[in-house]
Amino acid sequence: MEGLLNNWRRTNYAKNITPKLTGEEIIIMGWVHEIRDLGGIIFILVRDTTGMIQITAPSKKVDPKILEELRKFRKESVVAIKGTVQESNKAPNNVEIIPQEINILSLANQPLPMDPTEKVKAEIDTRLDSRFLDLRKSNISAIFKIKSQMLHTVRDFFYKNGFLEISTPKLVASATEGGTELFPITYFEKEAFLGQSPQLYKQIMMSSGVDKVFEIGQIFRAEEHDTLRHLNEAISIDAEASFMDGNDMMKVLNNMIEQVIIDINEYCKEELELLDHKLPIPDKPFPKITYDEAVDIINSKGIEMEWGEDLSRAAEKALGNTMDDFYFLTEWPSHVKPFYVMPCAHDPTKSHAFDLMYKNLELSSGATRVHQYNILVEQIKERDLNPDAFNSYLKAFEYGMPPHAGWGVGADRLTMVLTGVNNIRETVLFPRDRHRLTP
Ligand code: AMO
Repeated sequence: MEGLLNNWRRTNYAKNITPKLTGEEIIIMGWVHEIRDLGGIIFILVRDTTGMIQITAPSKKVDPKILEELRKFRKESVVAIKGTVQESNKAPNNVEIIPQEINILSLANQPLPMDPTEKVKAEIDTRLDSRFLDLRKSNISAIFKIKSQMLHTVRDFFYKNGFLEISTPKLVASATEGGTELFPITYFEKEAFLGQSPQLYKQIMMSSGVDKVFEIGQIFRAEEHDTLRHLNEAISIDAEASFMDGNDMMKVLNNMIEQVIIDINEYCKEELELLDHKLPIPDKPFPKITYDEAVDIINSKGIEMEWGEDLSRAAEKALGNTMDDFYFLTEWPSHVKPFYVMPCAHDPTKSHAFDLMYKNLELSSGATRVHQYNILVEQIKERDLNPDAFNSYLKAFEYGMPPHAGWGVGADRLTMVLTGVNNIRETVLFPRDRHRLTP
């Protein structure tokens, strides 16, 4: 049967083929990026995950059967080529391959739904409809290499700092985050929802004695709005730690972000270059401003804002223009934050909640939590929620719950900062937004 690997195996990636290998027989595998048939000579650029290599087939040197096979190539087909390496100052990387044997593994239909060679620019919707082709572009796959490195560093960071990795249910019975809507689902004879946040579970874990936990997982938000920074399914990096307060956890967050940026600069140099993005290591510690100070700054910039309101988009922009890249926004009014946030002892209208901002983008929310059962029940009631709906959560607060604090970082938003893209959809392989449920 045609198109099988049989005993063909790749010997080299494109990037590793250098003039030093001149004379060696190698096998490369990848996608046909470009075909130039000049009659007497055929040039083919083959692309793999590492880069490009040129196949050069002069009719004088190459068997006519091979030339015939090469002429069957279509753009973006998957091919394997056995050939000899030859130095060439005209080819990319000064090296080319003279083909000896060809194996067409998968022919691509033509025309392609979009051009993955960047010659014709496509709109984001066309690109997302054919995401597999879009990802063949090196500047697009670079975003996901950076995201992968970020997640790797984050996991490493947590492990080194004694956090236990947990996985909590995404099929849940109640809401956690006021403000955003839930996606209802049918759970046999009951109603259930897709989880908005692992919040309740990471807090329950604080009374389990394991001290520090983290989770990297999906969150589902039925947000109606269609913006460049909201998705209906996002990835949240959640952390929670006992015997710590919000200030301690802000330090943890600051250290984690710093480590991520250090590692991306070290391990993703090429990707940053492909994206033409510079990622300076931020000064430490990130500055902190209180909500009250933020309201003054925002008003001084001509954007009207009353104390107690959440930040409008215009307010976030006004604030972002005055602040450093990363900064913490602290002491939020209690009533704009969820029930699990600890109010300030000196003034309960204010709370121990904080956000981490990057310019005008909210990257993370966190807080010292309420760990006292009675206050928690009160706060649930104050928000017109029914404490009975939270019984299994509240139970964990009745039998020894230590003081604790935590935060959640939007992994996709963090990737926007790390890669410099301005649409969150760019940072997700298969984004889910108000209008998109496929692919
Ligand atoms: P919050 O609701 O602020 O807090 O979410 C935490 C972070 O998750 C990201 N995020 C989103 N990213 C993309 N699209 C969305 N629709 C979306 N919603 C949220 C943001 C946000 O800062 N339980 C708390 C966290 C905690 O206190 O530990 C929570 O979920 O970057």
